[in-house]
Amino acid sequence: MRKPIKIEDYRHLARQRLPRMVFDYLDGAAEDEIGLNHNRSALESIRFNPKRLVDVSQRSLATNLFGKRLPAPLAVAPTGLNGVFWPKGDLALARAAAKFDIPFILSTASTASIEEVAQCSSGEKWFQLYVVHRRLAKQLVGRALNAGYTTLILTTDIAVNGLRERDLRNDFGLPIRYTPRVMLDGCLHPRWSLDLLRHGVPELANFKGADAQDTEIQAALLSRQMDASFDWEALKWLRELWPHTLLVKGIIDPLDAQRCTELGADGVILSNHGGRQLDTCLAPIERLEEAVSLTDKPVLIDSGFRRGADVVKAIAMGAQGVLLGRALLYALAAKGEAGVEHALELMFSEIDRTLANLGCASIEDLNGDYVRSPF
Ligand code: FMN
Repeated sequence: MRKPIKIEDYRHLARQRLPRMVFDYLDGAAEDEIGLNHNRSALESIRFNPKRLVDVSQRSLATNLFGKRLPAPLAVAPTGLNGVFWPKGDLALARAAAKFDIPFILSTASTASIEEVAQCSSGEKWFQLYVVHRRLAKQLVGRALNAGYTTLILTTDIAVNGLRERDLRNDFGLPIRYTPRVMLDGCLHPRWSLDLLRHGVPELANFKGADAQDTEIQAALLSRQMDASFDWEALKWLRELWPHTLLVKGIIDPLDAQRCTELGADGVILSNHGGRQLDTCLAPIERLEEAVSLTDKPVLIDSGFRRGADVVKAIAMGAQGVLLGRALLYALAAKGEAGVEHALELMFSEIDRTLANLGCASIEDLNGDYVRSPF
C-alpha cells in the first residue's frame, strides 16, 4: 500500500505486519462482535447540519479539560499489552501523545511499568486502574501518585473477562504459547518476529515483583480475574485514596454517570471497551446526550472513533473529550511511534476540515444543533 491516508489504511498495514493471533487480539471483540460493529454504525448514523456564510478562515481545535488547555479534545485510551504490537509500545504511544500535548493513559496491564513510562515522557500522564485485589490496587495507586500521574481512571466494565472468541481460537495470551500454529504464524510475519527476538517477549510490567509474600495477591493475580465485588462503596474507598482527578470508565447508563459524580468522581468516560466485554451493548454515543444532561462534570467518551468527524459529532453532543483506542493501535502496530504521530496528524486535520465545512470556527462553539442523530 502507498502512504496511509486514513486510519483504516493503518488497519490493513497492521494486519500485514502482525501475526494473526496478535492482530485478532487488537481488532477483535466479544462473542459475535455485534457491539463492535454497532459502535461504528451508531457514529455513522449521526448526520451533520452545517451552517453557511460563517467566517471559518481561522479555526481552533483547542479546548479546556480539567483545568488544562489541550490542542484538541483527545487522549490516548488505556490499552493492555501494547508491547506485543511494537517493541516498547507504551513508550512509543506516551511519547507521541506528549509531542501532540494530549494525555496518555497507561493501562494497569501495560508492558512498560508506571515508573518507566513516567521517565520516558514529560507529557501529561493518566493511570488506568484494574482492581484485581484491593491491596494491590492501593499499591498501584500509590505508585502512580509518586510517579506524577495526574489523573486516575477506574475501569468498571470488566467484572469478568469478555469472551473474545478470536483469542480463544488462536490460543492467544501472555506468556505466548509456542504451538506449531503460532510458530508458523510468526514465520509468515518475519518483521514482527525479528522484533520479538531482539527485544524479548513483553510481560505485564506493573505486576512484576508485586508482593511475593502476600499469598492473597498472588492468588488473585494467578486467577487472572478482576475483583468482581467492586461496587459503589468501593468507589468511595478509591475516592478517599486518590487526591487528584478521578474518572470512572466503562459507564453506559446515564444514571450511573450521575451517581459516579455525586460520589465524588470528577468525570466519567462513557465506553463499552470497544465492544470487547458485553456484546450487543448500547454504543456509548447513544447515551451521551442524556449522560451530559444528568451531570455537571465532564463526560468523555470512546468506542469506535476512527475519524475526525466522529470526534466532532461527540463534542457537538456534549462530550468534553474522546479517547482513541484501536485507531492509534493500528498505527502503532504498522509503523511504531512514527505511525502514531501520523495517525494523530490525520485526526487533527480531519477534525479541522470537518469544523471548516460545518461552519464552526472553534471546537468550543460546537453544540447539538450541528448534528442530527436517530437516538
Ligand atoms: N481499557 C482499559 O480500561 N484497560 C485496558 O487495559 C484496555 N486494554 C485494551 C486493549 C486493546 C487491544 C483494546 C483494543 C482496548 C483495550 N481497552 C482497555 C479499551 C480501550 O481503553 C477503549 O475503551 C477502547 O479501545 C475504545 O474502543 P475503540 O478501540 O473502538 O476506539
